[in-house]
Amino acid sequence: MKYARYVIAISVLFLGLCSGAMGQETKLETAVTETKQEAKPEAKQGTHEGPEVKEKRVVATIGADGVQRVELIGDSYSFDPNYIVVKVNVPVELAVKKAPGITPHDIVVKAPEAGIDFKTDLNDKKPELIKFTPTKVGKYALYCGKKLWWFKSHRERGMEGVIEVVE
Ligand SMILES: [Cu+2]
Repeated sequence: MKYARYVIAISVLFLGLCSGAMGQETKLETAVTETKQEAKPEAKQGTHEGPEVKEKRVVATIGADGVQRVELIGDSYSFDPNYIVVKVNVPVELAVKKAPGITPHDIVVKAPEAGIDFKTDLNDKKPELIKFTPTKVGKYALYCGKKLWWFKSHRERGMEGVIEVVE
């Protein structure tokens, strides 16, 4: 009876494998359904302005010192807010913080023609203060410039937004 334990253990394992194999079909079906569901937002994301990225619009508030300020949080994989409205020719201070987590994020705007040109790494301890003065009315893309190996860039995953400069 010394081996009784092992016999039982092996039987249990065997049964487990069998039921596992039987369960496989159901699992596969579920997986297929999930892929189908995911396929939709992915297709939209390619446009970079699909409706799947919910717009969170904020108009900068102008302080008594004449500086317009906005607070921003970079999360995986979004900015909140992701649509910022600022006035032209008025200095801006963006306070950008990263939500806690190990994934690194930054914030990039490359619109030197409008006086907005920065790329700043974010940290979750204290907000980065980004200062600029927009000089040209228009809409400019802001995004996270991070990309890990062969994975989609953070921007492709929805970590992007707009700075709109108005009169
Ligand atoms: Cu990012």
